Amino acid sequence: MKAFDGDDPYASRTGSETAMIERIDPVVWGSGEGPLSRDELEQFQSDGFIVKEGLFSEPEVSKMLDELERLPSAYDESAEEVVTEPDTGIVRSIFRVHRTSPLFEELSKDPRLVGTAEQIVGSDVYIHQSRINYKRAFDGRAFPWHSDFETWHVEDGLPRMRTLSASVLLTENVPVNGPLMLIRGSHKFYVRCPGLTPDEHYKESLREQRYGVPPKEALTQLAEWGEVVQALGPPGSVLFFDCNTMHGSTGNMSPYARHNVFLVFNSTQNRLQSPFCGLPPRPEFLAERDIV
Ligand code: 6CS
Ligand code: FE
Repeated sequence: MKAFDGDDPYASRTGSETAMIERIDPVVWGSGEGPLSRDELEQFQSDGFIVKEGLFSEPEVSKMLDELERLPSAYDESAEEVVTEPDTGIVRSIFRVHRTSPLFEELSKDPRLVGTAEQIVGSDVYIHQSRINYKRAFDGRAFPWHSDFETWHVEDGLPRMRTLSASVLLTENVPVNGPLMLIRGSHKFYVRCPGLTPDEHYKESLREQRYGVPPKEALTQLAEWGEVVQALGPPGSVLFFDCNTMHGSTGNMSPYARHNVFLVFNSTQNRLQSPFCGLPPRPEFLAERDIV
């Protein structure tokens, strides 16, 4: 455990006071053409996310679902990429699927995703992280509120907010099966979180995050300025969201599975540095350091 501050504008988990500051980076870096219309780009800019329905066809989705069901058996028990729920041992996430599955590798290069990512960050992009989040019927567990950027900055050395996630919905995301909840407009503020990052925090945080969790007061304030919304849609929809948009989700006690695959696109102008917490970087299955 180590405190590290210096003059990092996005310092967090430094052991000092928590705070909320204004974002210093643009949200939309590009002004060029791309798959999103002017209005959609403006919506992304002001909300911090956008849902695009019908981006992937039914046959494409069903191939991806088959792959999602096949993948857990392709790893042996000690594989770090496979994250299981602490209580039930059920698979919660598989990371780095763009390297291990040809189908998801293809998805990571799909112009429907890459074109939108490039349009938003205004440069070429590469995959910073990829994962499947399984949320099984009845047994899927929650993800508490967080900003991805906070973790990626502190633990991976992602310098600036020039990164976004594309979540491809592989089952219908409905209000009752634990869809992603986002706070509209929260991406414009950065919450410095309490505590100090423990060594090898990821081993615990991927199951249950306890550091990088914003104080309830900050979440209440953000929700007062914005609004908590659910990202809903039929299979084949894609949720694009800014790396700093506050989000989380509840467990899934419904009889309907909620499975999504995430690709995180980072600008090639925003390469990883040393982690801002001063600890060694997390393994590459969580944060790619080599651009391919
Ligand atoms: O630590 C990470 O990188 C991951 N954890 C969360 C809760 N969201 C983003 C990311 O997949
Ligand atoms: Fe997240």
